Amino acid sequence: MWPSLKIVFSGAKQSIKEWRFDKENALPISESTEQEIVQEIKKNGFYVLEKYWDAKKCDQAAEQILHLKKSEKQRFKVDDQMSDFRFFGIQDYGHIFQDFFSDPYLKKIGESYLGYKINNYFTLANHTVCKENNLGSGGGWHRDSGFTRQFKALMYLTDMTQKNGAFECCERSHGWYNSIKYLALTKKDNHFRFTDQNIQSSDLNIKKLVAPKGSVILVDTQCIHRGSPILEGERMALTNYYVGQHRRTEFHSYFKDIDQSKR
Ligand SMILES: O=C(O)CCC(=O)C(=O)O
Ligand SMILES: [Fe+2]
Repeated sequence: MWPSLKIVFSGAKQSIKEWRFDKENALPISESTEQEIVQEIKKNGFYVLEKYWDAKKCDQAAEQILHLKKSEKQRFKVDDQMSDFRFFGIQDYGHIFQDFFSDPYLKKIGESYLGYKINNYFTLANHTVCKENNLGSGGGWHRDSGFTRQFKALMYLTDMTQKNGAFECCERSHGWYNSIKYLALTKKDNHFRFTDQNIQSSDLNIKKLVAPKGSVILVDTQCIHRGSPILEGERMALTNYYVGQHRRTEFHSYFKDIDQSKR
């Protein structure tokens, strides 16, 4: 069933506002590889930067996450299946995490893609393990943002195969036109989320981003995406969230249940 016209209109209004802002504030795109990456994200919605960190650095970060799972157990949010363990704001818990959080190159690509200045907001570390009926990281197919762009950088800290929860993205599903086009596939009670069945039966082209540890996925999470359900093994990853400097902070809800004393 099509959602109400009210949703379509308010989405279109938001998109026009963003388009106007972009026109007034566009930054010049510089170097050529950067430009290629940005063009790919514009076209397909994502780009995989292979082996951005070496394996040793990834193993160190993974080890520290496992350690924090014991020493800072209360800071981890866990899903109902006990499969996805999430630590929001890990950048304050070690140099290695701070290093990813404040990486200037990733941020620069984000700014070139979005066309405006962004702030690093926080880094999420997550550990996903194989449990019965697990939905994968992020809880199934969804968009992070309905009608505006949302840039994220996700680094795999484990080697990713077809089976251990790689990021999946519906190619070219971002942009206001596609947001409206695929609104009919969303769940009745949540216009950001999709059933598996609706995605499978659509014309969307699903890409599973299998890559070695250290690879970074640069993605506009306005695309329809999910971490694929884990069939075997485990996955560890870091994800950087950014927010436009012209926007008020939009992610308060991520922190609302968390002890803020260490931030
Ligand atoms: O970690 C992933 O693979 C995706 C997670 C996600 O989509 C989210 O947290 O919004
Ligand atoms: Fe997401």
